[in-house]
Amino acid sequence: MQRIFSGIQPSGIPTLGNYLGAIRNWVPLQADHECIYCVVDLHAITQWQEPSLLARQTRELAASLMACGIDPVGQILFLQSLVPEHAELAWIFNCVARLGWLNRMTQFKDKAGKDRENASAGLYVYPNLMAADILAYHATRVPVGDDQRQHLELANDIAQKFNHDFGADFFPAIEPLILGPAARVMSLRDGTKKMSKSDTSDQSRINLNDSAAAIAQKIRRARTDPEPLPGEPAGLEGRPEARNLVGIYAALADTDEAGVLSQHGGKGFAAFKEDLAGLLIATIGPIAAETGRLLADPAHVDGVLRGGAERAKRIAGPIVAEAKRLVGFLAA
Ligand code: AQP
Repeated sequence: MQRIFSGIQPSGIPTLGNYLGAIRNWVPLQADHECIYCVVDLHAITQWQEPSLLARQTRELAASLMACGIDPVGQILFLQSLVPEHAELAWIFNCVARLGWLNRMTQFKDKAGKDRENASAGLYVYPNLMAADILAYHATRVPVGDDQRQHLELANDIAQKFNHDFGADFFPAIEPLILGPAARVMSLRDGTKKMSKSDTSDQSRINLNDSAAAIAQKIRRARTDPEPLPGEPAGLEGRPEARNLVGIYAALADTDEAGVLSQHGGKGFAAFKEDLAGLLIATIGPIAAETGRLLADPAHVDGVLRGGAERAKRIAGPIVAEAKRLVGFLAA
């Protein structure tokens, strides 16, 4: 059985982008893979997080993942900072990855923005930690949104260079799983910008704990253009906001752009948005309710993350110990 690894940062409330690009695809993979899903708090602190908020967001995210259908008993759901092997292997990878490789990472450029000199060193080496997360488990398949494609290419480069430098066929190749018609959900305010949980505008995203009224209002206000919906996908060219809403609809209705447009082509956005809001409320409403139910017992949620970390450590421990031996470190 192939091993899956994927992670999500507790840097805010998970969004519709996180859900459609990643979490929703994690659920069916549990049927025929060994899945390891991680709340990556070490990644979250690459950008400033209020400490009291971080703990709360971590718990809320874990509850939200379970509410979406992640099975913490049959699979592993855990907190990254409870398994020190991630940071240990990341340090080794900091010494394997080349500066030139990191300089090409577009996520660092996007997140650091114009104030690059003031970005944390952690943000810069974020992809090395991500490579360590996956390779500490010898995971071979990684379901992510499209924004993470470049980081997975880098993880493969790191694995290959490690194997070459230390003369061992030790780390496996990683296959990205970028699934579904909404692998990159865009901001509701700007169709050229990714929907993000840390965007300063709450109107730019749908949060997985939004009420029905909030969802309906955000969709009603979502930026669009004055033209009606086209009859075919080619008509979405140069219309990023329209394409985004059609992509979201397609993902929720389990169809594709052509399927949505064959049904809604020619309609104005007001009618389309009403249908879309209805679909969103039907999907997110039950997730928000179940998350709330789970959060009524915070000790249980924390226990899941701790218990998962013990099980994760039993897998990562021997793999990282072997990586250290290959590097030439003395055994403990
Ligand atoms: N807009 C998106 N569309 C599709 N997939 C997305 N993902 C994130 N945003 C979108 C996918 O969600 C998974 C978890 O992401 P993450 O939390 O680890 O980091 P991120 O990609 O940086 O997500 P955010 O929401 O933008 O967080 P912040 O604002 O903290 O940076 C990944 O598989 C990602 O591809």
